[in-house]
Amino acid sequence: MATAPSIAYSPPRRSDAEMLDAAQAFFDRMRSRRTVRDFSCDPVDPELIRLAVRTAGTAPSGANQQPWSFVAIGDPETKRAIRIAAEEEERRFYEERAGEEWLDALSPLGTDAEKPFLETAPWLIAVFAQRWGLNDEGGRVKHYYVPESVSIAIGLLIASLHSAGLATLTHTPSPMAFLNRICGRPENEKPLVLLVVGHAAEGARVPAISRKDESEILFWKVVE
Ligand code: IYR
Repeated sequence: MATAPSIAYSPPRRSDAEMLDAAQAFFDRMRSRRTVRDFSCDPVDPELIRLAVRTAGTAPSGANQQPWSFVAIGDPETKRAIRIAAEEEERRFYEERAGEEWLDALSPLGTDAEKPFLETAPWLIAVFAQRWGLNDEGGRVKHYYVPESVSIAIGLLIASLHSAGLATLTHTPSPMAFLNRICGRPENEKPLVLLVVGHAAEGARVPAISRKDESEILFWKVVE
């Protein structure tokens, strides 16, 4: 193997019992997460947003190119502009583009084209994937495994916010090109997700849906 510069990495080794406790505690925390659509307008400390984005930025990425940008939107005017643009796309989606099969799949969620949470929630985080990078001369630099890398980062973003006690909604109005215009991001960046962040409203309700059982998602190949 070619010799790239390296540094020592020696994370403390834990006992099996400690590891199981840590994994169980993390699972218990994460399984309590629910996607929320009913947000309180209570403010949220921007430090929590900063830490969550820094956490997202620890994700592994193709060739360590870290092909992500995050725009944290807290001002009412920008939130309003996003709501207006998103609802316009969503109306087209629900009335024309989705089709019967997709609408059937969505019916347990009870969603529609109205997106008041885009204004109610204190923060929106627009996540952009850098489809290509730019070198010092402005030339294109190829990026690898971009959707995979940014999706992992989004998972960490959601885990951080949830572990802090905040509610999130992974919102994906499609197409989302309006986010480039409103957030002032360049054309090499493709919006992947608009994460809505805040506290759940008092009395908030979530769909009565469940997660798949372990037996449906985990398949072992081990020595019998
Ligand atoms: N973007 C639309 C529709 C939507 C699509 C899927 I797939 C969902 O899991 C949820 C909603 C909306 O936000 O209403």
